[in-house]
Amino acid sequence: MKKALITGVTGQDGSYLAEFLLEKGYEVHGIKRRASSFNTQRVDHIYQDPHADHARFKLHYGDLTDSSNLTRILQDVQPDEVYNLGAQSHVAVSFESPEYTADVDAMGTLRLLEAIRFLGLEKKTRFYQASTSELYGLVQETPQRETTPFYPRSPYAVAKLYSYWITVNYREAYGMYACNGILFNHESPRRGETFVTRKITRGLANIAQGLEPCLYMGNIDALRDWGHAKDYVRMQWMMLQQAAAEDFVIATGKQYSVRQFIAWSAAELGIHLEFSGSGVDEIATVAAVEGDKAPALKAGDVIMRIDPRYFRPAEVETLLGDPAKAREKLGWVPEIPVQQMCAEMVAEDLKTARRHALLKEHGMEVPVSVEG
Ligand code: NDP
Ligand code: GDR
Repeated sequence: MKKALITGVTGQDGSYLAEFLLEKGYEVHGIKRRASSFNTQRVDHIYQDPHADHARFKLHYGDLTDSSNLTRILQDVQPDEVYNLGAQSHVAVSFESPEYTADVDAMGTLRLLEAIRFLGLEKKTRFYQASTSELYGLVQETPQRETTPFYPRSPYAVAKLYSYWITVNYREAYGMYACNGILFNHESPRRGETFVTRKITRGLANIAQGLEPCLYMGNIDALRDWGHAKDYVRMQWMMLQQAAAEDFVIATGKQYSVRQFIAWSAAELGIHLEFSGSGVDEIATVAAVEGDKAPALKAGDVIMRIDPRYFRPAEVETLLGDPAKAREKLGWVPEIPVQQMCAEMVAEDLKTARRHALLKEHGMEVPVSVEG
């Protein structure tokens, strides 16, 4: 039985990847952080009682800032594959906590690679690094492919640049099977609540149910190439099954604005929006409401405004990936189109919002606010 170790198993990608590898028959080990409250919601459904015979999903306490902990876990597990998905992954937050972001997102990768080498696992253990389209930042070529020069625009992206190159370096220096997936944005109903797509689907579902008055957004002109996380974790695994390690861009090759994603999400709720004004004065007003998903709204309500607090000190305005290499060499094509993904996210968030609205109707408190 193959063994995989996933850092960031409690995150969006980690949870889908754990499911995927369990289905493939792997024994899956994940690193979770100690927190003062439960942080395993995304993997609770695949939890297996460690006392049971043949449990194949095992969690270990750990942190990418702690080399001795990483070394011990690697020594215990002796994994065939390591997926380094753990990160302080929020670009805006990286401007607030640049040093911590560098420690986890850059040094964390080095700690893992060194631990593999130190334990003499460099010929056994294959290594996947969660690299990112944020490396392209201020884009030098469109669409972006494996050979496009990098120009990172945030402490997050600069830290990930280090991880990209240290992964390449360990491959070249020590012959390790180590590779980078340069993944463009990918989303799902499990996406963290403060990333733009989830902020929109969750916010609009709450507004439709009368739980929040308005969505406050940053730069809605930003253009992104959005895919579905389920499609992207499949590719993470495929990258470790090749004869030789190589780096791949994973993207859909299609690009839309944040404004377009707001309009799609609203339409899923039966809300037709009109955008007016420009810059910080832009607003979105309800033009019409159809169906029963948005009982709290009527024509004329303003449900989106710009709050410059969400502008970033340096912005990545546009990203568009070229997944040709992944298609040609690995036969990978994304299966879930962005609008279908948007519909799935809205449907899930609407379920929660309806439940919360019912609780509120019966005088209970419900948590709805989100920063992002
Ligand atoms: P999430 O933010 O959902 O998950 C990040 C994971 O990392 C969580 O499990 C988190 O734990 C864990 N983590 C954070 N800090 C540490 C630490 N100090 N030590 C150990 N674990 C830590 O990210 P995604 O699942 O969306 O992304 C997975 C990876 O892919 C990340 O590295 C991200 O930067 C990268 N990436 C993501 C893209 C995307 O569009 N989603 C695109 C390209 C790259 P906890 O649950 O406790 O917070
Ligand atoms: P990104 O994702 O920065 O691309 O990083 P995010 O969803 O946070 O932002 C996408 C774009 O939307 C704009 N935006 C807003 N973003 C947030 N979060 N909140 C807002 O209110 C808002 N308004 C507009 C942003 O300015 C940006 O242009 C994600 C993360 O998953 C990274 O870890 C990963 O590496 C990259 O995707 C690829």
